[in-house]
Amino acid sequence: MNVDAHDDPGETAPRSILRFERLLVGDQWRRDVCVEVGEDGRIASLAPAEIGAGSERVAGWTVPGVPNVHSHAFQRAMAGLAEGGGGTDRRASSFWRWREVMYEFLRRLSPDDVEAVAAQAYVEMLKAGFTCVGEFHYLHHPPGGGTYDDEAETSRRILRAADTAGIGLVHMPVVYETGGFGGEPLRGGQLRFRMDLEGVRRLLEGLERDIGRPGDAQAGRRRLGWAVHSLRAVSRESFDRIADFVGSRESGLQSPVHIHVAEQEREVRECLAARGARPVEWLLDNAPVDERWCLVHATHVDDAEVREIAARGAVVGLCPTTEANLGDGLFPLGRFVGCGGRFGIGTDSHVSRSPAEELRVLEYGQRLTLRTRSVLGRTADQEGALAGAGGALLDRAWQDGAQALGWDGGRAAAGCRADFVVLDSDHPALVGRDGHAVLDSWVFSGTDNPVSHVFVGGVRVIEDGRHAREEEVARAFRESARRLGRIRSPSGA
Ligand code: NGQ
Ligand code: ZN
Repeated sequence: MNVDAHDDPGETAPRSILRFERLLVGDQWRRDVCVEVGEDGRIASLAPAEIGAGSERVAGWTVPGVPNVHSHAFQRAMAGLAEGGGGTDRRASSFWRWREVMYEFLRRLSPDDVEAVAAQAYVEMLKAGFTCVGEFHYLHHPPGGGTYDDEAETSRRILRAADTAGIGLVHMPVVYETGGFGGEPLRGGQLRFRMDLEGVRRLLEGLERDIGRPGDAQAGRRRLGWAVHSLRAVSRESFDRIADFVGSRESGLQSPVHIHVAEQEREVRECLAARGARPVEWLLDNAPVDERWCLVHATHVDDAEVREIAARGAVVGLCPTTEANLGDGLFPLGRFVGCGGRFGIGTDSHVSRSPAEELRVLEYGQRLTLRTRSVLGRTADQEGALAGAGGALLDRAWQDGAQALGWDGGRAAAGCRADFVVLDSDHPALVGRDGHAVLDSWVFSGTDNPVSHVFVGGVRVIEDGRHAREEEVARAFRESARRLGRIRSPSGA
């Protein structure tokens, strides 16, 4: 299977011309730049303003769209539903209790709900500046674990939600076979997740037809990828087969491979007991981890693991607001980046849908523990748009996030996708700013959203802060959320 069939950089004639007042190119703000967008939604060329003399100029500070590397879209409707309990009883408010609430929530979630909730999450992401999303999709079956008439029912709902929103999508069906390192059978809510390697291959083959043909203007907006839920969700034998498959680069497999790993300390202890190694250590020893891989969370890593992830060129998918919400712990970002490590950001459980908020929480976690200020900003040499902490964080989220999704984006350059976010230069957060202060102020000036326009593949999907279908999407979401919000939390969670 070649999931990269659509990646022939555009020989086609420009479909449209976008003219930007200011565009971030590399680490410089350039004035009055025209972007020629091909039929395939990619940047055909960056040209001087004369080329687009007749076209309307988009005012503001334009930057690349941010890739969201990790999403479970359905969890958007349960944000805030698992905050009960707590206090001194650590078990009552643990990650594992949160997971029980999530399983309970899944008992009522229908395919219509999946689509409605995902569309709402995707519209919100676009409005905040994400232009593509990696959907780590493990909700394959109806409650109780049967099979839908169409095996790919829930996947198709995700594709439709992404179409409704107009967001770029990397859909990654997930392998999920066991309920723990001991090979425990799936139970309760987990019955909806059952999927083996062959099942994922079948799903991907079926979906390949749906994601569009080369030349189809939408084709480049959808891609497919692979995921394994976690080391605890597959047996050793299954994992070896998956690793062999991925390692064989069968049919030129270049798609991303994502896995949750080392998020909770309990998982580290269980992995040590079951496999004689820490989770990331075990993964690196037993899988051909390379630039195609995204290690989601990787919270609990020692120095050797940090160095080795960086050396392999894999991306760590950090989900700062979810990791904070779930009390996971802090990834050693400074050490990792010091070794040349790459990271993208994801919104995971969707307690936030904003790139600025994810990056702010990420940076603040580091500052609070290290008792320092910018961990990434190049404070010694304050030049260029990326020289401050906000720009340095965004730069990684753009470039490494694009790598993690196999997405030709994160840069304003010929051949890349024409995914752009325009920041309103008159917004109170940004007015009077210039140079690196623009990006620093986007990330560090609070929660007001200065995003005015968003383009995906050259198509304007957010205009003056609004999405053309946001009311219709919100209406469907409200219907689902009203019903789903009445779940009874398992006591204490
Ligand atoms: C998930 N979420 O698959 O949605 C997981 C929880 C698990 C996060 N880890 C379930 N944030 O890890 O088993
Ligand atoms: Zn996740």
